[in-house]
Amino acid sequence: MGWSEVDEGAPPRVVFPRAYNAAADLIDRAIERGWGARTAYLDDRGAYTYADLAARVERAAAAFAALGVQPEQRVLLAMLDTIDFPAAFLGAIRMGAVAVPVNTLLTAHDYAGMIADSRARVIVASDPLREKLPGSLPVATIHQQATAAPIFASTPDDAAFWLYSSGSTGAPKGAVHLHAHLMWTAILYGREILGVKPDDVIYSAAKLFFAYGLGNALTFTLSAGASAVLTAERPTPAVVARIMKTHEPTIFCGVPTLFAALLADPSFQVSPKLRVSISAGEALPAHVGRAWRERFGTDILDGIGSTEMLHIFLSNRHGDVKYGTSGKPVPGYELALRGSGDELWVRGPSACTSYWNQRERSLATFEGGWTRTGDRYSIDDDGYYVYGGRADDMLKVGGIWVSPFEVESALAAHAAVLECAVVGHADADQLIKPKAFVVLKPGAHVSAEELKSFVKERLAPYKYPRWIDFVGELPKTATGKIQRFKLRAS
Ligand code: 3UK
Repeated sequence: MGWSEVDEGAPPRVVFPRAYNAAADLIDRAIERGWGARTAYLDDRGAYTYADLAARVERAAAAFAALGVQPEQRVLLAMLDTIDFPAAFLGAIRMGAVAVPVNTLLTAHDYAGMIADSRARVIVASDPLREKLPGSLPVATIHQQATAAPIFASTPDDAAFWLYSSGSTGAPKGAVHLHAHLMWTAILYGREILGVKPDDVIYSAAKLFFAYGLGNALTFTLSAGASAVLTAERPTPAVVARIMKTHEPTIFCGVPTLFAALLADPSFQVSPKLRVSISAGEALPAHVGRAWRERFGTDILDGIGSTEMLHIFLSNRHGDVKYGTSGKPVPGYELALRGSGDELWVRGPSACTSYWNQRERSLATFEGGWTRTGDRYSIDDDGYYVYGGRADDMLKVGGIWVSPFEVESALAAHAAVLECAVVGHADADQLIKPKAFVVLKPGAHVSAEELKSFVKERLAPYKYPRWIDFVGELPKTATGKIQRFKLRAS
């Protein structure tokens, strides 16, 4: 079942057998290698060995089979970070289903769209999320006694899981990932760049439903025989501080907004065993990286990844960090700057095959093995890649996509709003947050606070505009198009 390495060269050359199941590889291989008694996970309730995890994965697989799930059908996971997430994710993949983990911060409306698009046969939801999900689908209970389900004889090229990603317009699109993709990211980035070792304890503040968190706390952890800390709680500075103290992680994975918030707390302490941190989701401001290095004596490796590529393909590395840059290409990935010479494209073995049922959007993004990132980059004199912003209007807020058009539609639904425009605006830490320019209807009145609450009630709360400027009119071209560049500059 397992993959093998052709030689020790760089980039690593890996061969997958024709019969390959990613869940069986991650779990059964760990047991075969004698890791059964090692700790795989520590969650809010307790610790679980690799043997415990293996039993839970088998039970989840059997439960899906008992519910009538067939290979290739989708199982939607709306799950907080507990041991149940890896059990359900790997259990679905093990019996041939396609796992579809979704963002836990979304609205019932967002979930309805993903359920319809994926045609999920079963939904697994953590209790606190149940009310945002429909009740008409079977409810999966993981039975203690469910009879075992066979390992599905997938190929490395079978779909194993999808990850939904937002675009500037239209519903989120499901990036289709294959069985081989998890291990590719574990080898190319997890092993070669991050260097995860069996005695590492990984704490990823980015949750498992993000490609970033899934790599950190599931793929890299399990393929190395390491341990990961999971918590169902939101990664506030207080929660991070507690985990640093109680679990003493050796590797910490965060997003720039969180690193900035942690630095803003003078009493915050890192784990005494911390050896390195990684940052992704949006560019790490140089001053945040340097302040962290100065205060805690360890580096933050900034690297850029995407849902489409599954994990990081361009990164800083141990002993070679240049703050204010995304570092250099991860061996195994090829990068190209196209268009007017600043649009980043990437090619590598973990790229999704397409967006499910989205021909036009797939054609606009994937070309002959290459993936368009939508990011602008330049290369400095020392060969480090410097982020130059998005080629589209999308915003990264705390590492999560926000479409300015979606926020504009929510604002425009308020009775007092005539028209509005939303752009990215840098906060005190040089991190981008949504800012709205609003024109009110004649004689109408509404406070900025009321408009913020209005948006928070309608969209996932992290999307609300942090600043609202009431203006008499919006700058427009002769053809009536809003001149966003003028608003960004104001
Ligand atoms: C932006 C960055 C500058 C960039 C992700 C690590 O973020 C991840 O995936 P998403 O699909 O977003 C991808 C987009 O986010 N971005 C991410 N990292 C950086 N910009 N510097 C960075 N270090 O616009 C990119 O196209 O949400 C991150 C691992 C897996 C992931 N999916």
